[in-house]
Order: sequence, then C-alpha cells, then structure tokens
Amino acid sequence: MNNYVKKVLEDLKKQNPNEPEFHQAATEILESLSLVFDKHPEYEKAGLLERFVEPERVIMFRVPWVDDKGVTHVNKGYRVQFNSAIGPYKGGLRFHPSVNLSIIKFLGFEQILKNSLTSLPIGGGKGGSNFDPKGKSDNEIMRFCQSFMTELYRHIGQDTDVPAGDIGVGAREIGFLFGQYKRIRNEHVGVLTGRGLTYGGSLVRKEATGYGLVYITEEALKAVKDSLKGKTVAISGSGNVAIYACEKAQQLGAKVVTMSDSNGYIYDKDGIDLNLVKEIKEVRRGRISEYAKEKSSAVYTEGCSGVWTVKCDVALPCATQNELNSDSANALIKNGVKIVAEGANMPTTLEATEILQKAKVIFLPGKAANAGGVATSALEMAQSSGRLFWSFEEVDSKLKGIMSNIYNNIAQAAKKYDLEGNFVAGANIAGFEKVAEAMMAQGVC
Ligand code: NDP
Ligand code: 2IT
Repeated sequence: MNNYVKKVLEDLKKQNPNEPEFHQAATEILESLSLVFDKHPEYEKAGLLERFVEPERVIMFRVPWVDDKGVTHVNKGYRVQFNSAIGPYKGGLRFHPSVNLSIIKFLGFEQILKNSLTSLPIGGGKGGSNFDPKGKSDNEIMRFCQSFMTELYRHIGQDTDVPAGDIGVGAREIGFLFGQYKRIRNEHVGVLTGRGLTYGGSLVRKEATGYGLVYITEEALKAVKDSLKGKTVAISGSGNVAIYACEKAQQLGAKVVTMSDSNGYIYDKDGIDLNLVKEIKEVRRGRISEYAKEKSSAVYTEGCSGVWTVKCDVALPCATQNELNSDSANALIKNGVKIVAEGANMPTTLEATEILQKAKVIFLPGKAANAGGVATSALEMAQSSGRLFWSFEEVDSKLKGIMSNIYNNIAQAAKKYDLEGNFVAGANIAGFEKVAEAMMAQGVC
C-alpha cells in the first residue's frame, strides 16, 4: 500500500478507537485508493486524505420523548456531515437500536463516494438514532420524530443538508419529521427527501433503491451476454430495498425465492408472492414468518444467515451491514452463484468480498449498486427547487440511465488501473476522483 495512505489509515484507527464499522469501510476504501495516490503526490502535500477521512462536522444530541404511558425516554441523536465538496450533505437517517457513532460514520463515509457516483451534485452525510421503532404506536413515533427534528432543524436546510430514510425510517417517519421542520421554520422546502407525493415527494423514490439495484445487476449481466430472465434470486431483508428489488427482478423475468428479517428467512419454492409480503410488511408492519403461515409453498427458518445457503444464481443482500460472511460466501459459491449485488450498505464482510472476487463471482458493491435511492432523492431535490413534478416514466428512465452510467464508470475506472472486473476498486476510485478534484479546487478547508 502507498505509504501515505497506509499512515493515514493507521492514524485513523488510532484516533478513532472502538469504531469497527468505520475502520472496516475506511480499510476497503483506502486500500482501493492506494494506486490513485501513487499517481497524485500533490494530494499528500494538500493533506487531502487526512481531510477526506475526517467528517466536516459531527452533531450529537439528546432526544427526549414521552411514551403512551407517560414514561420519559431519552435516545441519542446523530448527524454526521462528512463531506460537502461536491454539494450539500445528503444521506439517510437510521432508527435502529444498534445505531452508534461508528455505524453513522461508516455510512456517512460510504455516502460521499456513492453520491459522487450518481454524477449529481450531492455531498455525503448520514444520521439517525438508537431509537427502536418496533412495537411503538404511531403517536409514539410521531412524538419521537418531533423531538428529533426539534434539535436537527437548526443543522439542516435544502442547500445545507438534506436527510432521507434508511433502516427504520420510511414514509411515516419522513412525514412526521417534515411536519415538525415546516412548523419550526415556516418553510415548505425540499429539506427531506422520500416525502409523500402530496407534499413534495417524487414518483419512483419509494421504489428507487431496489429498482436501481436490479437495473445495475441487469447491466452487469448484459456485459457478460446474460440477463436476469429465468434466474433464481435470493434476497435478504423484507424492507423498502428488498421489496422493490423483488418487484423489479420479477418484472424482468427472474424467480425470487427468499426474503428475511432479523428473526429468520422464508423460502418459497414457487417464487415470492410479493403482494402478500407488501401486505405483511407495509400494511400490518408484521414479521416475515407470517408469510409461511399463509402460504403452503413456503418454509420459514429461524436465523437470518441461512438465507445464503439457498441455491441461487443471483444474491441481493438488502438487510444490513455484515450480514454476508465468509461462510455465506462459500455456501453461495458452492451453489453456483454468478453475481452478488449489494442493496444494503456494506452487507458483505471484507473477507467474504475477497472470497467472492477470487471465485470470479461478479461483485457489485453497495455504493454503486444501491445508489439509485439517493440519486432519485437528488431528482426529488431538483423537482422541489424547480416546483415541478415529473411523471413516473420520466423519473424511472433517468434512474435507469444513472445506473447504467454508474456501471460503465466503475468498470472503466477499474480498467484504467489494470483491475478489470474489480468493481469495488472501480467504485471507490471513480467516486473519489470527482471528490478529490473538487476538494483540491476549493483549497484547504
Ligand atoms: P427497512 O427498515 O425498510 O428494512 C430493513 C430490513 O432489514 C428489514 O427486513 C429488517 O428486519 C432487516 N434488518 C435490519 N437490521 C437487521 C439486522 N441487524 N439483522 C438482520 N436483519 C436486519 O430498511 P431499508 O430497506 O431502507 O434498508 C435496508 C438496507 O439498505 C440498509 O443497509 C440501508 O442502509 C440500505 N439502503 C437503503 C436505501 C433506501 O433508500 N432506503 C438506499 C441505499 C441503501 P427487521 O424488520 O427484523 O428489523
Ligand atoms: O444509504 C442511502 O443511500 C440511503 N439511505 C438513501 C439516502 C438518501 O438521501 O436518499
């Protein structure tokens, strides 16, 4: 590894102890960038990498709220404004009990390069809370969101920082967060994306991450003269990304046989009945195990990692970080998997990624493969600023174009550095080149 890059990575680990997820993301990214720094000694003089790995701003705050029984709770709130070189900070909010600074920093760091890959003018940020929305009433969710926004509002803005959804933050939460922002600021602006269609949202945003994931998967298969038609697909998760990845894969003629949640997974030999999944997850807010109770062709198994032992041609991890480890990678390879595309952020461990790449499985990293969500968020921002509302077809065709462009850019960047077929390196390099150029142009800041 380039000596400068190595030193910055070592210092990062020393200066940010107890942040394993941030170390993991930084290790993958910096290893890929080593060759870029060999070519650009001027970057070291400008302290570019030290600046790149340090968030511009980290905001941490208390979120007090009162439950339906009158009991007061306090959660931790975060917003990491990582990099604004190419545009206002942009990235989702995650509400999940596991949320901590390390997780928000890894997500924010990835987001910088992901957003750059979309070719749209958005910087990188991420936020969230260790609040657990599961089992809470709508009123409790509303009070929590109002309290969260009562602090966050002063740090965000349509030209400053534009949050959106992520795990545990969907249409309901975005609505409550937006309502509170509007009330405090007296401004109806595009300060959050993923808004409802009646108050400034964009068509296709709900579907965008899953659809985009499948569009880029199809693009990668096309490059090897193949397609999704007739393929067996394993999907993990049963949330926003998983549901719309399943929908588009089915539309393109694939058979999706699995979905999961944090308790277990279902295998349906006849192919997933997506209407039933939507009813269980989007309407009832239930568990995926209910599917097998209502569908005789399906089997439910406790534990979520077993999903990767199901025979498939295409694997789409769409749940959470580090859900696909070396054992899972080996099981997928043994069953003849052809392509793994990450719908979630960093779902594959570093070791599993290496195993898959060595076995010549096409591997599309999350920052490229799941960029369709944030790209469509940027399209929502454009519509908000222009006071416009584009048709479904218009947004969908832009999304398709963006995903195809991302595939070509990451393939070419890998080729340029003699790493053909290494889409991890390609995505990191292609994403970084634009950010580096913008940072250099703006001086030491
Ligand atoms: P949702 O909250 O809609 O769904 C999350 C799904 O993943 C649920 O099925 C959930 O199961 C499962 N899951 C969450 N945490 C865990 C865990 N610790 N172990 C096992 N399963 C888990 O979130 P999204 O679909 O929006 O997000 C999924 C992934 O995609 C995340 O990594 C997110 O960062 C990424 N992503 C999301 C984008 C978006 O636009 N929404 C854009 C790009 C990436 P359970 O219900 O049991 O918790
Ligand atoms: O990880 C992600 O890219 C998201 N959760 C979506 C972010 C956004 O701003 O739409």
